[in-house]
Amino acid sequence: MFEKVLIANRGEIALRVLRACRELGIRTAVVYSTADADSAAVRLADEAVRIGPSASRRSYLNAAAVVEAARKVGAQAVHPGYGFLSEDADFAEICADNGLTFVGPSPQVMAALADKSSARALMRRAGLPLPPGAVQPVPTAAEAAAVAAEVGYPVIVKAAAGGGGRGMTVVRSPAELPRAYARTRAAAQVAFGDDRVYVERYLTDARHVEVQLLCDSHGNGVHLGTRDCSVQRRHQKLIEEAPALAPATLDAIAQAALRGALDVGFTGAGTVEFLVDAEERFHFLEINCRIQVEHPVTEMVTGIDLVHEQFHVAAGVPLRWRQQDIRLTGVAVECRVNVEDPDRGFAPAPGRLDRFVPPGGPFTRVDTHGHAGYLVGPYYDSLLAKVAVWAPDRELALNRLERALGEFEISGPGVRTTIPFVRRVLDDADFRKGRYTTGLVDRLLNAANPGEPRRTR
Ligand code: MV4
Repeated sequence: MFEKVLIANRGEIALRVLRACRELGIRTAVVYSTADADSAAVRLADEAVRIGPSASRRSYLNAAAVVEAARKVGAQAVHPGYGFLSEDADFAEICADNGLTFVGPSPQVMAALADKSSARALMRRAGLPLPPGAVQPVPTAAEAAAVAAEVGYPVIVKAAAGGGGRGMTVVRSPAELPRAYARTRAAAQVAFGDDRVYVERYLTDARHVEVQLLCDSHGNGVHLGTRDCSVQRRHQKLIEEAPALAPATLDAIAQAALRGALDVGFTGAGTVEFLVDAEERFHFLEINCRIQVEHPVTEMVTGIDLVHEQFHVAAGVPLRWRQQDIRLTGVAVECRVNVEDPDRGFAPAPGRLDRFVPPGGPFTRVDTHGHAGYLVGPYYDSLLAKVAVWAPDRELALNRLERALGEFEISGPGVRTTIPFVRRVLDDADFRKGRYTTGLVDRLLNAANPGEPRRTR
Protein backbone atom coordinates (compact mmCIF):
# COMPACT_ATOMS: atom_id res chain seq x y z
CA MET A 1 0.00 0.00 0.00
CA PHE A 2 1.06 3.60 -0.51
CA GLU A 3 2.87 5.35 2.32
CA LYS A 4 1.77 8.85 1.39
CA VAL A 5 -1.04 10.13 -0.84
CA LEU A 6 -1.72 13.62 -2.15
CA ILE A 7 -5.39 14.59 -2.12
CA ALA A 8 -6.00 16.89 -5.08
CA ASN A 9 -9.40 18.19 -4.10
CA ARG A 10 -11.33 20.22 -1.51
CA GLY A 11 -14.62 20.23 0.39
CA GLU A 12 -16.41 17.14 1.60
CA ILE A 13 -14.66 14.75 -0.80
CA ALA A 14 -11.19 15.83 0.38
CA LEU A 15 -12.29 14.87 3.90
CA ARG A 16 -13.82 11.61 2.68
CA VAL A 17 -10.56 10.59 1.00
CA LEU A 18 -8.48 11.79 3.94
CA ARG A 19 -10.47 9.60 6.33
CA ALA A 20 -10.01 6.57 4.09
CA CYS A 21 -6.24 7.19 4.10
CA ARG A 22 -6.17 7.41 7.91
CA GLU A 23 -8.07 4.13 8.16
CA LEU A 24 -5.59 2.46 5.81
CA GLY A 25 -2.52 3.87 7.57
CA ILE A 26 -1.60 6.11 4.64
CA ARG A 27 -0.04 9.50 5.38
CA THR A 28 -1.93 12.41 3.85
CA ALA A 29 -1.07 15.64 2.12
CA VAL A 30 -3.75 17.93 0.77
CA VAL A 31 -3.49 20.78 -1.71
CA TYR A 32 -5.45 23.96 -1.06
CA SER A 33 -6.17 27.38 -2.50
CA THR A 34 -6.08 30.69 -0.65
CA ALA A 35 -9.84 30.50 -0.02
CA ASP A 36 -9.46 27.11 1.69
CA ALA A 37 -6.55 27.98 3.98
CA ASP A 38 -8.71 27.38 7.09
CA SER A 39 -10.54 24.32 5.77
CA ALA A 40 -11.16 21.13 7.74
CA ALA A 41 -9.09 19.12 5.23
CA VAL A 42 -6.09 21.41 5.73
CA ARG A 43 -6.50 21.13 9.49
CA LEU A 44 -6.79 17.32 9.52
CA ALA A 45 -4.18 16.40 6.90
CA ASP A 46 -0.62 15.50 7.93
CA GLU A 47 0.61 18.13 5.48
CA ALA A 48 -0.99 20.82 3.34
CA VAL A 49 0.42 22.63 0.32
CA ARG A 50 -0.99 25.90 -0.97
CA ILE A 51 -1.03 25.63 -4.76
CA GLY A 52 -2.53 28.94 -5.81
CA PRO A 53 -5.17 31.63 -5.41
CA SER A 54 -8.87 31.01 -4.93
CA ALA A 55 -9.84 30.74 -8.61
CA SER A 56 -9.91 27.01 -9.36
CA ARG A 57 -8.27 27.47 -12.77
CA ARG A 58 -5.14 28.66 -10.94
CA SER A 59 -5.29 26.13 -8.08
CA TYR A 60 -7.33 22.90 -8.14
CA LEU A 61 -7.26 22.79 -11.95
CA ASN A 62 -3.55 23.59 -12.21
CA ALA A 63 -2.03 20.20 -13.06
CA ALA A 64 1.57 21.44 -12.86
CA ALA A 65 1.02 22.91 -9.38
CA VAL A 66 -0.60 19.69 -8.13
CA VAL A 67 2.24 17.52 -9.45
CA GLU A 68 4.80 19.90 -7.95
CA ALA A 69 3.03 19.62 -4.57
CA ALA A 70 3.14 15.81 -4.81
CA ARG A 71 6.87 15.93 -5.55
CA LYS A 72 7.50 18.34 -2.70
CA VAL A 73 5.80 16.15 -0.07
CA GLY A 74 7.08 12.88 -1.53
CA ALA A 75 3.64 11.39 -2.24
CA GLN A 76 3.48 8.16 -4.26
CA ALA A 77 -0.10 8.56 -5.42
CA VAL A 78 -2.64 11.29 -6.18
CA HIS A 79 -6.34 10.91 -5.41
CA PRO A 80 -8.29 13.40 -7.57
CA GLY A 81 -11.72 13.07 -5.91
CA TYR A 82 -14.51 14.15 -8.30
CA GLY A 83 -14.69 17.22 -10.53
CA PHE A 84 -11.51 19.32 -11.04
CA LEU A 85 -8.77 17.09 -12.56
CA SER A 86 -10.48 13.76 -11.83
CA GLU A 87 -11.44 13.01 -15.44
CA ASP A 88 -8.54 14.74 -17.13
CA ALA A 89 -6.56 12.13 -19.08
CA ASP A 90 -3.72 14.61 -19.63
CA PHE A 91 -3.38 15.05 -15.88
CA ALA A 92 -3.33 11.28 -15.34
CA GLU A 93 -0.55 11.08 -17.93
CA ILE A 94 1.45 13.89 -16.30
CA CYS A 95 1.17 11.99 -13.00
CA ALA A 96 2.52 8.83 -14.64
CA ASP A 97 5.36 10.79 -16.30
CA ASN A 98 6.33 12.05 -12.84
CA GLY A 99 6.30 8.61 -11.23
CA LEU A 100 3.00 9.20 -9.44
CA THR A 101 0.13 6.72 -9.33
CA PHE A 102 -3.10 8.42 -10.39
CA VAL A 103 -5.98 6.83 -8.45
CA GLY A 104 -8.17 6.02 -11.44
CA PRO A 105 -8.02 4.28 -14.82
CA SER A 106 -5.10 4.55 -17.24
CA PRO A 107 -4.82 7.79 -19.26
CA GLN A 108 -5.63 5.81 -22.44
CA VAL A 109 -8.89 4.45 -21.00
CA MET A 110 -9.80 7.86 -19.58
CA ALA A 111 -9.27 9.53 -22.96
CA ALA A 112 -11.28 6.89 -24.81
CA LEU A 113 -14.21 7.25 -22.40
CA ALA A 114 -14.06 11.06 -22.06
CA ASP A 115 -14.89 11.24 -25.76
CA LYS A 116 -18.57 10.31 -25.53
CA SER A 117 -18.74 9.39 -29.18
CA SER A 118 -15.77 7.03 -28.79
CA ALA A 119 -17.26 5.61 -25.56
CA ARG A 120 -20.49 4.95 -27.42
CA ALA A 121 -18.67 3.08 -30.19
CA LEU A 122 -16.65 1.01 -27.69
CA MET A 123 -19.72 0.06 -25.68
CA ARG A 124 -21.66 -0.86 -28.78
CA ARG A 125 -18.79 -3.15 -29.78
CA ALA A 126 -19.04 -4.73 -26.30
CA GLY A 127 -22.71 -5.45 -26.99
CA LEU A 128 -24.38 -2.76 -24.87
CA PRO A 129 -27.69 -1.36 -26.13
CA LEU A 130 -27.48 2.35 -27.02
CA PRO A 131 -30.19 4.92 -27.69
CA PRO A 132 -30.93 4.80 -31.44
CA GLY A 133 -28.69 7.19 -33.37
CA ALA A 134 -25.32 7.76 -34.97
CA VAL A 135 -22.24 6.16 -33.42
CA GLN A 136 -19.79 8.42 -35.25
CA PRO A 137 -19.79 12.24 -34.92
CA VAL A 138 -22.18 13.84 -37.42
CA PRO A 139 -20.21 16.37 -39.54
CA THR A 140 -23.00 18.31 -41.33
CA ALA A 141 -26.49 19.62 -40.59
CA ALA A 142 -27.81 17.61 -43.54
CA GLU A 143 -26.43 14.38 -42.08
CA ALA A 144 -27.86 15.30 -38.67
CA ALA A 145 -31.26 15.74 -40.32
CA ALA A 146 -30.91 12.34 -42.01
CA VAL A 147 -30.05 10.60 -38.72
CA ALA A 148 -32.94 12.37 -36.98
CA ALA A 149 -35.38 11.38 -39.71
CA GLU A 150 -34.26 7.78 -39.36
CA VAL A 151 -34.52 7.52 -35.55
CA GLY A 152 -37.51 9.86 -35.21
CA TYR A 153 -38.07 13.02 -33.17
CA PRO A 154 -37.39 14.20 -30.53
CA VAL A 155 -33.62 13.87 -30.89
CA ILE A 156 -30.77 15.13 -28.79
CA VAL A 157 -27.58 16.66 -30.19
CA LYS A 158 -24.65 15.96 -27.88
CA ALA A 159 -21.08 17.25 -27.86
CA ALA A 160 -18.59 14.38 -28.17
CA ALA A 161 -16.39 16.16 -25.62
CA GLY A 162 -19.33 16.88 -23.29
CA GLY A 163 -20.83 14.62 -20.66
CA GLY A 164 -22.69 14.97 -17.41
CA GLY A 165 -25.35 16.94 -19.25
CA ARG A 166 -22.98 19.58 -20.61
CA GLY A 167 -23.22 20.49 -24.29
CA MET A 168 -26.50 18.90 -25.30
CA THR A 169 -29.62 20.22 -27.02
CA VAL A 170 -33.02 18.56 -27.31
CA VAL A 171 -34.65 19.03 -30.72
CA ARG A 172 -38.38 18.42 -31.04
CA SER A 173 -39.00 18.94 -34.74
CA PRO A 174 -37.15 18.95 -38.10
CA ALA A 175 -37.60 22.74 -38.39
CA GLU A 176 -35.53 23.33 -35.24
CA LEU A 177 -32.72 20.97 -36.18
CA PRO A 178 -30.39 23.09 -38.40
CA ARG A 179 -30.14 25.91 -35.85
CA ALA A 180 -29.87 23.58 -32.85
CA TYR A 181 -27.16 21.60 -34.62
CA ALA A 182 -25.15 24.75 -35.43
CA ARG A 183 -25.64 26.18 -31.96
CA THR A 184 -24.53 22.97 -30.20
CA ARG A 185 -21.40 22.76 -32.36
CA ALA A 186 -20.50 26.39 -31.72
CA ALA A 187 -21.09 26.03 -27.96
CA ALA A 188 -19.03 22.82 -27.86
CA GLN A 189 -16.15 24.59 -29.65
CA VAL A 190 -16.20 27.35 -27.02
CA ALA A 191 -16.66 25.04 -24.01
CA PHE A 192 -14.40 22.14 -24.98
CA GLY A 193 -12.31 23.32 -27.95
CA ASP A 194 -13.88 20.43 -29.88
CA ASP A 195 -16.99 20.94 -32.00
CA ARG A 196 -17.76 17.31 -32.85
CA VAL A 197 -21.36 16.36 -32.05
CA TYR A 198 -23.50 13.26 -32.43
CA VAL A 199 -27.23 12.74 -32.69
CA GLU A 200 -29.44 10.32 -30.75
CA ARG A 201 -33.13 9.71 -30.30
CA TYR A 202 -34.19 11.62 -27.16
CA LEU A 203 -35.73 9.15 -24.70
CA THR A 204 -38.44 10.74 -22.58
CA ASP A 205 -39.99 9.37 -19.41
CA ALA A 206 -36.91 7.39 -18.56
CA ARG A 207 -35.09 6.84 -15.31
CA HIS A 208 -31.43 7.67 -14.88
CA VAL A 209 -29.87 4.50 -13.51
CA GLU A 210 -26.17 3.93 -12.92
CA VAL A 211 -24.21 0.78 -12.15
CA GLN A 212 -21.28 0.97 -9.73
CA LEU A 213 -18.26 -1.08 -10.79
CA LEU A 214 -14.97 -1.98 -9.22
CA CYS A 215 -12.28 -3.38 -11.50
CA ASP A 216 -8.71 -4.32 -10.61
CA SER A 217 -5.56 -4.24 -12.73
CA HIS A 218 -5.67 -8.04 -13.21
CA GLY A 219 -8.79 -8.17 -15.36
CA ASN A 220 -11.25 -8.84 -12.52
CA GLY A 221 -14.38 -6.81 -11.94
CA VAL A 222 -17.51 -6.81 -9.80
CA HIS A 223 -20.63 -4.68 -9.78
CA LEU A 224 -22.03 -3.13 -6.61
CA GLY A 225 -25.58 -2.73 -7.82
CA THR A 226 -27.38 0.35 -9.07
CA ARG A 227 -28.35 3.86 -8.05
CA ASP A 228 -31.33 5.84 -9.27
CA CYS A 229 -30.33 9.45 -9.96
CA SER A 230 -33.46 10.64 -11.76
CA VAL A 231 -34.12 13.49 -9.34
CA GLN A 232 -32.09 16.15 -11.09
CA ARG A 233 -32.41 19.82 -11.92
CA ARG A 234 -30.43 20.90 -14.98
CA HIS A 235 -28.24 17.84 -14.58
CA GLN A 236 -27.48 18.56 -10.94
CA LYS A 237 -28.58 15.57 -8.93
CA LEU A 238 -30.59 16.38 -5.83
CA ILE A 239 -31.53 12.94 -4.46
CA GLU A 240 -29.98 9.54 -5.19
CA GLU A 241 -31.07 6.12 -4.00
CA ALA A 242 -29.86 2.55 -4.04
CA PRO A 243 -30.91 0.11 -5.31
CA ALA A 244 -32.54 1.43 -8.51
CA LEU A 245 -33.72 -1.91 -9.85
CA ALA A 246 -35.39 -5.03 -8.52
CA PRO A 247 -33.09 -8.08 -8.33
CA ALA A 248 -34.84 -9.61 -11.37
CA THR A 249 -33.86 -6.72 -13.69
CA LEU A 250 -30.49 -6.00 -12.08
CA ASP A 251 -28.52 -8.84 -13.57
CA ALA A 252 -28.81 -7.94 -17.26
CA ILE A 253 -27.85 -4.29 -16.85
CA ALA A 254 -25.06 -5.02 -14.35
CA GLN A 255 -23.53 -7.74 -16.53
CA ALA A 256 -23.68 -5.44 -19.56
CA ALA A 257 -21.96 -2.65 -17.63
CA LEU A 258 -19.24 -4.99 -16.39
CA ARG A 259 -18.67 -6.47 -19.84
CA GLY A 260 -18.30 -2.97 -21.33
CA ALA A 261 -15.83 -1.84 -18.68
CA LEU A 262 -13.66 -4.98 -18.71
CA ASP A 263 -13.67 -4.95 -22.50
CA VAL A 264 -11.96 -1.54 -22.62
CA GLY A 265 -9.51 -2.33 -19.78
CA PHE A 266 -11.20 -0.11 -17.22
CA THR A 267 -9.61 -0.17 -13.74
CA GLY A 268 -10.73 1.39 -10.48
CA ALA A 269 -14.14 2.55 -9.29
CA GLY A 270 -16.39 3.53 -12.17
CA THR A 271 -19.99 4.16 -13.00
CA VAL A 272 -21.87 3.18 -16.13
CA GLU A 273 -24.88 5.44 -16.74
CA PHE A 274 -28.02 4.20 -18.43
CA LEU A 275 -31.49 5.43 -19.21
CA VAL A 276 -34.12 2.85 -18.30
CA ASP A 277 -37.38 3.34 -20.19
CA ALA A 278 -40.96 2.54 -19.16
CA GLU A 279 -40.58 -0.99 -20.58
CA GLU A 280 -37.44 -1.54 -18.43
CA ARG A 281 -35.24 -1.49 -21.53
CA PHE A 282 -31.86 0.07 -20.82
CA HIS A 283 -29.71 2.29 -23.02
CA PHE A 284 -26.07 3.15 -22.41
CA LEU A 285 -25.26 6.88 -21.92
CA GLU A 286 -21.71 7.25 -20.59
CA ILE A 287 -19.05 5.87 -18.26
CA ASN A 288 -17.64 7.96 -15.43
CA CYS A 289 -14.07 7.22 -14.37
CA ARG A 290 -14.16 8.74 -10.89
CA ILE A 291 -15.60 8.26 -7.43
CA GLN A 292 -19.01 9.92 -7.58
CA VAL A 293 -20.73 12.32 -5.23
CA GLU A 294 -23.47 9.74 -4.61
CA HIS A 295 -21.15 6.80 -3.76
CA PRO A 296 -22.32 6.67 -0.09
CA VAL A 297 -25.66 5.05 -0.97
CA THR A 298 -23.79 2.16 -2.59
CA GLU A 299 -21.52 1.88 0.44
CA MET A 300 -24.57 1.68 2.69
CA VAL A 301 -26.30 -1.13 0.79
CA THR A 302 -23.09 -3.16 0.23
CA GLY A 303 -20.98 -2.42 3.32
CA ILE A 304 -18.00 -1.84 1.02
CA ASP A 305 -15.84 1.26 1.39
CA LEU A 306 -15.34 2.39 -2.20
CA VAL A 307 -12.45 4.73 -1.44
CA HIS A 308 -10.57 1.97 0.39
CA GLU A 309 -11.11 -0.22 -2.67
CA GLN A 310 -9.87 2.54 -5.00
CA PHE A 311 -6.59 2.62 -3.10
CA HIS A 312 -6.22 -1.15 -3.11
CA VAL A 313 -6.84 -1.36 -6.84
CA ALA A 314 -4.49 1.56 -7.56
CA ALA A 315 -1.77 -0.18 -5.51
CA GLY A 316 -2.17 -3.27 -7.71
CA VAL A 317 -3.91 -5.45 -5.11
CA PRO A 318 -6.23 -8.04 -6.71
CA LEU A 319 -9.94 -7.48 -5.98
CA ARG A 320 -10.80 -8.75 -2.54
CA TRP A 321 -14.41 -9.53 -3.55
CA ARG A 322 -16.03 -12.08 -5.80
CA GLN A 323 -19.47 -11.22 -7.15
CA GLN A 324 -21.14 -13.76 -4.86
CA ASP A 325 -19.55 -12.04 -1.82
CA ILE A 326 -21.45 -8.86 -2.60
CA ARG A 327 -24.90 -8.69 -1.03
CA LEU A 328 -27.25 -5.78 -1.50
CA THR A 329 -29.19 -5.15 1.69
CA GLY A 330 -31.94 -2.63 2.36
CA VAL A 331 -32.34 0.83 0.85
CA ALA A 332 -30.14 3.91 1.10
CA VAL A 333 -31.16 7.44 0.09
CA GLU A 334 -28.94 10.50 -0.11
CA CYS A 335 -29.75 14.12 -0.66
CA ARG A 336 -27.39 16.94 -1.48
CA VAL A 337 -27.42 20.09 0.57
CA ASN A 338 -26.32 22.90 -1.72
CA VAL A 339 -25.89 26.49 -0.65
CA GLU A 340 -28.41 27.76 -3.18
CA ASP A 341 -31.76 29.51 -3.02
CA PRO A 342 -34.55 27.34 -4.48
CA ASP A 343 -36.82 30.41 -4.46
CA ARG A 344 -34.41 32.31 -6.71
CA GLY A 345 -33.80 29.75 -9.41
CA PHE A 346 -31.22 27.90 -7.30
CA ALA A 347 -28.83 30.85 -7.43
CA PRO A 348 -25.74 30.47 -5.21
CA ALA A 349 -26.49 31.80 -1.72
CA PRO A 350 -23.14 31.67 0.08
CA GLY A 351 -22.11 33.40 3.28
CA ARG A 352 -20.90 32.71 6.79
CA LEU A 353 -22.59 29.84 8.66
CA ASP A 354 -23.52 31.26 12.04
CA ARG A 355 -25.32 28.06 12.93
CA PHE A 356 -24.45 24.65 11.55
CA VAL A 357 -25.93 21.68 13.39
CA PRO A 358 -25.83 18.49 11.32
CA PRO A 359 -28.26 15.67 12.03
CA GLY A 360 -27.34 12.52 13.89
CA GLY A 361 -29.16 9.36 14.77
CA PRO A 362 -29.20 5.75 13.65
CA PHE A 363 -28.10 4.80 10.12
CA THR A 364 -27.54 8.46 9.27
CA ARG A 365 -24.36 9.61 7.57
CA VAL A 366 -23.42 13.24 6.97
CA ASP A 367 -20.51 14.00 4.64
CA THR A 368 -19.61 17.66 4.98
CA HIS A 369 -16.74 20.09 5.35
CA GLY A 370 -19.07 22.63 7.00
CA HIS A 371 -19.00 23.74 10.62
CA ALA A 372 -20.33 26.67 12.65
CA GLY A 373 -18.39 29.77 11.65
CA TYR A 374 -17.39 28.33 8.25
CA LEU A 375 -17.37 30.86 5.42
CA VAL A 376 -18.91 29.45 2.24
CA GLY A 377 -17.23 31.38 -0.53
CA PRO A 378 -18.33 32.07 -4.10
CA TYR A 379 -15.47 30.24 -5.80
CA TYR A 380 -16.46 26.57 -6.02
CA ASP A 381 -19.55 24.46 -6.50
CA SER A 382 -22.20 24.91 -3.91
CA LEU A 383 -22.27 21.41 -2.35
CA LEU A 384 -22.01 21.86 1.42
CA ALA A 385 -23.20 18.50 2.74
CA LYS A 386 -24.66 15.15 1.81
CA VAL A 387 -27.11 13.43 4.11
CA ALA A 388 -27.43 9.69 3.52
CA VAL A 389 -29.55 7.22 5.45
CA TRP A 390 -30.04 3.47 5.37
CA ALA A 391 -33.13 1.45 6.34
CA PRO A 392 -34.47 -2.03 5.66
CA ASP A 393 -37.01 -0.70 3.15
CA ARG A 394 -37.61 2.40 1.04
CA GLU A 395 -40.45 3.87 3.06
CA LEU A 396 -38.46 3.72 6.29
CA ALA A 397 -35.43 5.17 4.51
CA LEU A 398 -37.48 8.14 3.25
CA ASN A 399 -38.96 8.71 6.71
CA ARG A 400 -35.48 8.58 8.16
CA LEU A 401 -34.15 11.12 5.64
CA GLU A 402 -37.06 13.47 6.41
CA ARG A 403 -36.34 13.08 10.10
CA ALA A 404 -32.64 13.83 9.55
CA LEU A 405 -33.32 16.90 7.37
CA GLY A 406 -35.67 18.20 10.06
CA GLU A 407 -32.71 18.24 12.46
CA PHE A 408 -30.29 20.04 10.11
CA GLU A 409 -29.82 23.66 11.15
CA ILE A 410 -27.90 25.86 8.74
CA SER A 411 -28.16 29.61 8.95
CA GLY A 412 -26.23 32.79 8.38
CA PRO A 413 -26.68 36.14 6.61
CA GLY A 414 -27.69 35.49 3.01
CA VAL A 415 -27.31 31.73 3.38
CA ARG A 416 -30.02 29.53 1.82
CA THR A 417 -29.95 25.81 1.13
CA THR A 418 -31.74 23.30 -1.06
CA ILE A 419 -33.14 21.48 2.00
CA PRO A 420 -36.69 22.96 1.64
CA PHE A 421 -36.84 21.84 -1.99
CA VAL A 422 -35.56 18.34 -1.20
CA ARG A 423 -38.25 18.08 1.47
CA ARG A 424 -40.89 18.94 -1.14
CA VAL A 425 -39.64 16.11 -3.33
CA LEU A 426 -39.70 13.70 -0.38
CA ASP A 427 -43.32 14.78 0.18
CA ASP A 428 -44.39 14.19 -3.41
CA ALA A 429 -46.91 11.36 -3.79
CA ASP A 430 -45.35 9.94 -6.97
CA PHE A 431 -41.85 10.11 -5.54
CA ARG A 432 -43.06 8.32 -2.42
CA LYS A 433 -44.52 5.54 -4.55
CA GLY A 434 -41.24 5.25 -6.46
CA ARG A 435 -43.04 6.30 -9.64
CA TYR A 436 -40.83 8.97 -11.08
CA THR A 437 -38.54 9.76 -14.01
CA THR A 438 -36.10 12.54 -14.92
CA GLY A 439 -39.18 14.76 -15.45
CA LEU A 440 -40.06 14.90 -11.73
CA VAL A 441 -38.17 18.06 -10.74
CA ASP A 442 -39.48 20.09 -13.70
CA ARG A 443 -43.02 19.01 -12.83
CA LEU A 444 -42.59 20.24 -9.24
CA LEU A 445 -40.98 23.50 -10.36
CA ASN A 446 -43.65 24.14 -12.99
CA ALA A 447 -46.39 23.47 -10.43
CA ALA A 448 -44.83 26.21 -8.26
CA ASN A 449 -44.21 28.70 -11.11
CA PRO A 450 -46.73 27.98 -13.87
CA GLY A 451 -45.51 31.08 -15.75
CA GLU A 452 -41.91 29.86 -16.02
CA PRO A 453 -41.04 28.26 -19.33
CA ARG A 454 -39.82 24.69 -19.25
CA ARG A 455 -36.12 24.54 -19.97
CA THR A 456 -33.97 21.60 -20.96
CA ARG A 457 -30.40 22.63 -21.44
C1 MV4 B 1 -30.16 11.51 -22.80
C2 MV4 B 1 -31.47 11.62 -22.35
C3 MV4 B 1 -32.48 11.17 -23.17
N1 MV4 B 1 -32.19 10.63 -24.38
N2 MV4 B 1 -29.92 10.97 -24.00
C4 MV4 B 1 -28.07 13.72 -19.12
C5 MV4 B 1 -26.71 13.53 -18.56
C6 MV4 B 1 -25.91 12.83 -19.58
N3 MV4 B 1 -25.20 11.75 -18.99
C7 MV4 B 1 -26.90 12.34 -20.59
N4 MV4 B 1 -28.19 12.81 -20.18
C8 MV4 B 1 -29.31 12.44 -20.83
N5 MV4 B 1 -29.13 11.91 -22.07
C9 MV4 B 1 -30.92 10.52 -24.76
N6 MV4 B 1 -30.66 9.97 -25.94
C10 MV4 B 1 -31.70 12.15 -21.09
C11 MV4 B 1 -30.63 12.56 -20.32
C12 MV4 B 1 -30.95 13.02 -19.00
C13 MV4 B 1 -31.74 14.17 -18.75
C14 MV4 B 1 -32.22 14.99 -19.77
C15 MV4 B 1 -32.98 16.10 -19.50
C16 MV4 B 1 -33.29 16.43 -18.18
C17 MV4 B 1 -32.83 15.66 -17.15
C18 MV4 B 1 -32.06 14.52 -17.42
C19 MV4 B 1 -31.62 13.74 -16.37
C20 MV4 B 1 -30.86 12.63 -16.61
C21 MV4 B 1 -30.53 12.27 -17.93
